[in-house]
Amino acid sequence: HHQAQQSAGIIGAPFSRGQPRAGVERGPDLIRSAGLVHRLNQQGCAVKDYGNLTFEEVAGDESLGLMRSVRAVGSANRRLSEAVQKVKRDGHTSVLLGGDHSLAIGSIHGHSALVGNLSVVWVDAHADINTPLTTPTGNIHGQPMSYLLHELQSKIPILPNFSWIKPCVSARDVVYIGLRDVDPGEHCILKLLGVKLFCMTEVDRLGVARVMEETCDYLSAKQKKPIHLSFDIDAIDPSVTPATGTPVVGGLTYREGVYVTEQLCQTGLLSAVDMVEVNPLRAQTERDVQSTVGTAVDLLLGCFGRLREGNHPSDYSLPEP
Ligand code: 4U7
Ligand code: MN
Ligand code: MN
Ligand code: MN
Repeated sequence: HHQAQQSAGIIGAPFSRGQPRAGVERGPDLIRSAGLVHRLNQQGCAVKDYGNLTFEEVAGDESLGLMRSVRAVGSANRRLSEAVQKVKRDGHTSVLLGGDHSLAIGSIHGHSALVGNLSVVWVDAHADINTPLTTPTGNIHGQPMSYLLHELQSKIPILPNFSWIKPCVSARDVVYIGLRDVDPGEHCILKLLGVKLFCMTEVDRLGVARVMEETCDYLSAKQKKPIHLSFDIDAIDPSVTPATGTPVVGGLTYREGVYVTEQLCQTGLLSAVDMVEVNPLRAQTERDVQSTVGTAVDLLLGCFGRLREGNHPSDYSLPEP
């Protein structure tokens, strides 16, 4: 476990139009205030913070049936895709701080535009694979995977500001972990495409160690593609991370979440990470916010080599008396 330390390129995306609840746009600054950059530096990880993206007001963004803020989501993700491409061009592991999970569209699109074929590990209570025609809510944060998968393109209608999106992920290169709230249309898609998934039933049956062993075996079976980790904080149980828009009981423990990040880091293939759906306005108390944000930071530290056994720099010299 001594592969070269990756550097982190951080992009903040204070964006919330993929869902209806205010507050998730505060995620990037909150996660930074919890000391993310300092703590990454402390563990020997170089960091470049690219700051927060700004998003244009989109005029005339009328609903299209159930679908809300389509144009705003399309244009924000186009911007994000460009930003991620820049971070990857500069040689960093991309870190997207959201913002809602609709941002995975631009994040994964931009990542793939630079590195080519990639694997996606989607850690979430939800599958976020509704199409605009299966969505029960019209919220695009419940749909990002549908726009990215080659196999679903015939099911996606033409949408304003979405025409730049090129499907770039194959269903066989996706692994889901933590699912426990999947809509009927989503379940049908997952079965039809034969997507590899470890829902909470599998986590209960196998334990997180076997889940990660099987995840890494599955992803490295063919050829070793760069990994995109898209981590929705609502994958973790709401007793630990309550400050999120769509909490679902029965989630991953803090320890299971951290284990997922440790194991993905040790593959040496982690090339981009999203940390999304932290919403301080959904918490009852300040303590709830701290617990949610603190967990998000610890998951990110795990992605960049933090081990619970401890770490020390390779040039550490033991003091002599
Ligand atoms: B999140 C939902 F219907 N499936 O499509 C939908 F239950 O990014 C929820 O994972 C989506 O938080 C949750 O709106 C999106 C709903
Ligand atoms: Mn979710
Ligand atoms: Mn999600
Ligand atoms: Mn959510």
